[in-house]
Amino acid sequence: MSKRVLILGGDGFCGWPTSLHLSAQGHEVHIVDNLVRRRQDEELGVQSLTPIRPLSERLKAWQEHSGREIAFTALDIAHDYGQLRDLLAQWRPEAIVHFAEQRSAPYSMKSPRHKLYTVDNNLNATHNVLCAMVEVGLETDCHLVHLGTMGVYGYKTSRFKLPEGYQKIRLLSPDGNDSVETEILYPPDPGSIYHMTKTQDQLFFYYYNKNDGLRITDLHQGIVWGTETPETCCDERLINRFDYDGDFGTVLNRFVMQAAVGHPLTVHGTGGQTRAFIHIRDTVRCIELAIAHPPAPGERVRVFNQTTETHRIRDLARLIHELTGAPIDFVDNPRKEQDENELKVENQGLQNLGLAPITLSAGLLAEVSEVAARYRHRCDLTKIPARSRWRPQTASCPPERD
Ligand code: NAD
Ligand code: USQ
Repeated sequence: MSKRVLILGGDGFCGWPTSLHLSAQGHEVHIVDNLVRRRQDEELGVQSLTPIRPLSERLKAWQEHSGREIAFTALDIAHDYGQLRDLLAQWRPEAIVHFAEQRSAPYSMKSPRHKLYTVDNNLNATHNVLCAMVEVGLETDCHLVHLGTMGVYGYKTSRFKLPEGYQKIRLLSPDGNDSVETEILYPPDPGSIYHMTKTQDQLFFYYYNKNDGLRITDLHQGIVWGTETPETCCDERLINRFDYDGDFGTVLNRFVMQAAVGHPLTVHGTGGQTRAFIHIRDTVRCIELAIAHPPAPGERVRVFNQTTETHRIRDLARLIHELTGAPIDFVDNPRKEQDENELKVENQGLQNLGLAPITLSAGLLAEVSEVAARYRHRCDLTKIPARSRWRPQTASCPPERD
């Protein structure tokens, strides 16, 4: 069923292919973005490996290609509350997909200014959306789909699979003689200022759902890899961004691109960190599924783990090494994180709605490698190292706690 879908952050890495996919599915799509991500590239002196076009050109190309129109409003949702509220009141979306946050952990740790910016932007963005939905009476007619992160759970080895959002617990009375079983949000354990903002988003959702009955799905997404979807690769003007720099580049895309430009693969520490992953084509499909299945009025916040597989970082590096011959460099880890962890994740929710997961395959890696090779002349090798440190190099750094 076609819906009016507002995409906050629709010019970004996940937002752009999602906007195209939903438009191709017949939804009426309206993008809101303040284009801050493009300004962050300027601030960092780096560009997407792929030559992304100005948003106006992207939208024109999509119209020419598909005959479908995507509307656009330039707006800072963290600071232009009145404009956001008026847009919701006038356009009355049936679904809002919220991507519009500062999403890089290293960027959030670069300096006090970057910490303050990330907290200010992300918390105000999320709260403004929720507050405006209530002010204009979108409690039951609209469904908010938020892009959260697997990082809210922390990356501690656990005997059990990480649940989808909620954990059954037994609360003990202070004297220990009585207990009661209940369910709570899984205890948050952020690993960066960025991840911390996502754990706080969860509390906003909990409150607005409880108090105002807002219908919300929070998608705890793993690390996205890949770059193209069927819609972005049908015209070069629609190409998606490919971040490779030390702040915004994510690990698997970085390894593929490093191999393409002849740079050693930058494994942090021992590479024993295990993380959750999802291909960009599954990201857009998951959002389509979430929109098609809103929580019922009165239902609590629905949480799905939007991830299809887990991998240890050094295994990914070995895989890319075997495929390409690129050497592996075990570099000093600029982050404060556990060197080694196991990770088991419950992820049936989206599959029950119809997701058929795409998992890591040589074919898909070859596709990403092909994109990286095509644009390798655009790479600035000096931007590859991850220089943002979780603690100043001089500070004594206590080990990560179990
Ligand atoms: P991105 O930085 O490429 O896109 C975010 C978009 O939001 C950008 O276009 C930016 O200009 C816009 N934006 C940011 N603040 C805004 C504001 N105040 N007002 C209006 N627009 C604003 O990020 P992405 O990789 O597309 O990630 C999107 C979402 O998905 C993020 O919330 C992120 O936390 C989440 N996520 C991403 C990944 C990943 O691997 N990329 C993994 C898990 C979760
Ligand atoms: N890493 C390397 N080498 C590199 C880059 C990263 O070994 O060159 C390691 C990091 O130390 C870390 C792991 O790879 O242990 C993942 O790093 P990443 O930069 O790929 O991902 P992360 O910082 O966790 O953030 C990304 C997105 C973020 C999203 C998150 C999902 O930028 O928006 O929320 O993935 S998750 O990791 O599940 O929290």
